[in-house]
Amino acid sequence: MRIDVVSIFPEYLAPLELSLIGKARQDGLLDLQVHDLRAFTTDRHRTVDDTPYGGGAGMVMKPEPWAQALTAVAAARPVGAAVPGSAGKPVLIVPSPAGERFTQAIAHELAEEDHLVFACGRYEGIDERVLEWAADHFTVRPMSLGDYVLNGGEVAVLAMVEAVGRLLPGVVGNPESLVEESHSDGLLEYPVYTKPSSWRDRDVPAVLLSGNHGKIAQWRRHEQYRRTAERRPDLLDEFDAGALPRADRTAFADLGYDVVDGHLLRRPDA
Ligand code: JEE
Repeated sequence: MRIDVVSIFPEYLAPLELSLIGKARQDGLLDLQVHDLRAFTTDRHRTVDDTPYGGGAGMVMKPEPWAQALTAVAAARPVGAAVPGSAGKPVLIVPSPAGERFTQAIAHELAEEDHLVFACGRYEGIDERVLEWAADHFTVRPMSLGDYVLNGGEVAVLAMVEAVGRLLPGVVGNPESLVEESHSDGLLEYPVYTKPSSWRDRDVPAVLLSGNHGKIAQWRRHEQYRRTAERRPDLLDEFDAGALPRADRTAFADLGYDVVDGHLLRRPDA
C-alpha cells in the first residue's frame, strides 16, 4: 500500500517511523511518504492561510497549495495500482471535526485500497472548494476521529494510519489477534491479567487459574456483558441476543436487560 500525508507540520508524523508502521515500511509492505504543504507554495512567505470569507474567528487554508500538493501525490501512483483513467482513484482522507466518524469498519475498507492520501488541515480547516475539486482525482472522504476538537488533522492521521496499517497482511506479528478481532461481536473486551497471580493483595480471578476452559470462556463473556452494559450501553442496541444460552440470558437479566425478539431491552425499573 502507498500512503501520502500532506501537512504543514511533517515532523508531527515522525512517530510513523516507529514500531509497527515503521516495521511495515522497512519490510516493504507500506510505502509511506510525508510531504510539507509549504513546498507547494510559490510566494516568498510560503503562505498557506488567509482570512475567512464571511468573517469569523481564525484563518482558513488557501486552496492553491493544496491543489499543487494533491496533484503531485496523485501523479505518484503505487506500482501495480490501477492505471490513470480507470475507476480506481486514490482515496483522499480529510480529517475534520465535521467528517464521518472513523470506525474499525472504515479502517478495514481503507486497508483494501492501493493508495491513500491524507490531507492534514490546520487553523479552521481547508477551503471547501479543494474537496470539490479533488473529487475529480480522488474518492474524497472527510473523516472525524471523534466528537472532540483537535488543533489539526495530524493526530487523527497518526491514529487512522495505525488502525489501517495493522490490518495490512503481514504487518501484525500475530495474525490470530486479527482473527479474534473479526470474531468480536461488537462488545467491549474482557479484562486481562498476567503474572504474578497475587499482586499488592490483589488476586487474579480464580477461574482464570482453574484450567477449566469452558468456565473461563463463560466468565470472560459475562465480563464483556458487564463492562459493555456499564461503559457502552449503546453497543447493546446492536447486539444479536437471538441464540443466547440460558446462563447468558441470566447474566443479562442480572444487569437489568431482558431478551425480546432477539434484542436486548433495558428493564424500565432496572
Ligand atoms: C482537522 C483544523 C482545527 C478547530 C472549529 C470546531 C467549530 C477546526 N475528531 C477531530 N476533532 N478535530 C479534528 C480536526 C480539527 C482540525 C482539523 C481535524 C483542521 N482543525 C479546528 C476548530 C474548528 N469548529 C467544532 O465546532 C465548530 C475547526 C478531528 C479529526 N479528524
